[in-house]
Amino acid sequence: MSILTPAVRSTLEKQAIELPSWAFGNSGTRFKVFTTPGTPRDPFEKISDAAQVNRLTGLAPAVALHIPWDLVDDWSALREHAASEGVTLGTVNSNTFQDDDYKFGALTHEDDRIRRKAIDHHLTCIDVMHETGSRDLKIWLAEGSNYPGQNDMRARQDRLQDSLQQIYAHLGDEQRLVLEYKFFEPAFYHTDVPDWGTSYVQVAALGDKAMVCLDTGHHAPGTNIEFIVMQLLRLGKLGSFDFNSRFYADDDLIVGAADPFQLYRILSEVIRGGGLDNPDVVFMLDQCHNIENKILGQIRSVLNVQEMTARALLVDREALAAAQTANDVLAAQAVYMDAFYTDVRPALAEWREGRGLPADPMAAYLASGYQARIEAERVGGVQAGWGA
Ligand code: PSV
Ligand code: MN
Ligand code: MN
Repeated sequence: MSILTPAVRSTLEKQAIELPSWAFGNSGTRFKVFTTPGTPRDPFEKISDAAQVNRLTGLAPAVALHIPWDLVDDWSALREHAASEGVTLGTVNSNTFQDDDYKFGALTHEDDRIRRKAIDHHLTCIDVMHETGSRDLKIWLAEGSNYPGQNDMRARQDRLQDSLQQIYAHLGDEQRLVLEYKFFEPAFYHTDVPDWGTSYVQVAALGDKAMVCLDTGHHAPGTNIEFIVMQLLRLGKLGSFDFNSRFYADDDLIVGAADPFQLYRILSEVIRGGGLDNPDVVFMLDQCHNIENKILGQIRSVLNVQEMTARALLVDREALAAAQTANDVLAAQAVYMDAFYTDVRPALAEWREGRGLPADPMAAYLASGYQARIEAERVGGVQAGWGA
């Protein structure tokens, strides 16, 4: 009998992970961006690539967009293209980090003209969301300062709240604003939204349609991220995850690659906090594939999330609760670790096959001929990239 009980399977069936359009474009470090044959040249091709991930895993039914990188003339054409590929258009990510005007800030800028421009960019994103049918506007701000004394940090918080209020006022009834935090970079001394507390304070003052985005790569080393997950779920303010993994800073590597145990711990808190049924929480990847094949990198990523979710679902919650109540430290830890050490891969492969999906999506992609086709077809034009 499979280790995946019917209850575990029915939860796993609900798993949906949004893919970032930018994962399919070229990316790199500040030293070098490598180009790759077959890289998409426009948002349509990015969506086709993302759809391959969904076709082979059944896990990735939506694609997040980045504005202006994914601006198109005809949104209904993009929407129809996505539908024809079996996916939908998801979170819209704003961008206030690539314009000279934003050197000293955007939503926090002391110059009203620049702050207005940044607010207007977000209003444009909301217009796009109406066209694409997206629910969420995700805001990540590259704002802060490099030197103590450089800026009035408090005044910047006040301006940020005012800017967010203006953006929030434009949201439709079904739309949401999700504010992402990041502890440093590109600013190195202070960042205007550095942590979940600041994001929470800012969104709580806006209202029910504003939530926090937790990017797993945006914390100082050693941070107990699962505690933050628990707390935000407890407060009803976890709007979305940006999954990736990191060794050092904002590495944007394949989720679960650097620290599968951390991913397990995070997903355990998701299960503890209500599971995958919570419509408030969007599970998204925020990754770049600088040196590996991008489509395979995304397939590997969603499978990693699925594998750790399955393990988290295997925790014997009753035994865990009993051990916790009895303050039996080692018994509680043993229950928790038993699930983590369970190899769910064969059972997942079998379950996948039973649902008409390939047992091994990575191998299926390699055998599909898709890569050879895009490498032959996508010649000429400018390849998409992180930042273009
Ligand atoms: C920059 O740190 C970043 O990686 C943020 O995590 C955003 O979510 C992403 O870029 C896309 O704007
Ligand atoms: Mn992110
Ligand atoms: Mn990041």
